[in-house]
Amino acid sequence: MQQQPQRFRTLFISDLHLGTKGAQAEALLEFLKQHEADTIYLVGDIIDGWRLRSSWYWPQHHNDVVQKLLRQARKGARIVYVPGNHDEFLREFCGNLFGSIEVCDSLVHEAADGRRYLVIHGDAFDMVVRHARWLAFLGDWAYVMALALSTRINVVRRKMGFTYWSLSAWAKARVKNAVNYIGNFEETLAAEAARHEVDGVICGHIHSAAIRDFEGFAYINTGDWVESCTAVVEHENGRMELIHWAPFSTVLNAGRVPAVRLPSRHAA
Ligand SMILES: [Mn+2]
Repeated sequence: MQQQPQRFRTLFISDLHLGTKGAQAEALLEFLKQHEADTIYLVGDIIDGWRLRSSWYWPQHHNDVVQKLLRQARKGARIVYVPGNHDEFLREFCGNLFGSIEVCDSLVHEAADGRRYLVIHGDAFDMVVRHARWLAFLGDWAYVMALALSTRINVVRRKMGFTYWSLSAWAKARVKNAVNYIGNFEETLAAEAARHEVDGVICGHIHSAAIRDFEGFAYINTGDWVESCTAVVEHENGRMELIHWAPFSTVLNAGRVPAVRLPSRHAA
C-alpha cells in the first residue's frame, strides 16, 4: 500500500555510508519514500570512498537511494551535499554543481523561525581523524568487523521477525571513553556555532543522533543510516525534530517509533 509522503521544509541526513555492507539502504529508501522536503542536506559520509577504494560493493539498493535523491532534485527539491571524511574526494569540488546538486564544505542554513545553523559534517573537529589518519583507518577496520558480525546477526533476527539490532551501537555504549568522546565532540561543535555567531550547528560523523542545547546553542546531530537509522527534519515553523526510523517496518508493520522532540524552549 502506497502511503502519502509527509512533507517538511528541510530534511537532514548523514552517514549513509553507501558502498559498504553496513549501509541500511533498504530502510533509507523506505524512509525517503515517506519523507519529502523542499531542501535536502546530505551532511557527509554519503558515499564511502574509503571502502570502495579497497573493494567494490555497490548493490542495486544503493543505486536506488541515489536515484531517489536525484528524482527529488528533478521534482524541484534543493539538494546540498556537504562532504564528510569518507567522501572527502568530493571536497575538491566544493562550490560546484553536479547537475542540480550543490557541493559545499559547510554552509549556514536559515530556518523558518530565523534561527541560523552551521551545517558541517564535523570530522574536522574529531581529534582522532585530524591528528592520526592511520589510527582512524585502524578504527575503521575494527568498526567494519563489528558491522559485518552485526549484519549476520540481523539476517537471523529478520528471519525470526525481530527488529534490527546494532552491535556497534551496543559496544560503543559500553565503552567508557565513547561517552567522553561523544560529549567532547558535541561541546566542540556547539562552541563552533558560537564562534560562527549562529544559533546552532547541524552535523553528523559520530553516528550519535541528538538535539541538545549547550548554553543557548543548539547541537543537532543527524545520526546515521548504518546503526541507528535517524534523520532530522525541519517543520514549516522552523521546529527541528529527530526521527528514529524503525528498519524492517514493512516486515513488522511497526512504522515510526516515537520521535525525540525538541525541548519546549526550542520550539518556535
Ligand atoms: Mn564522518
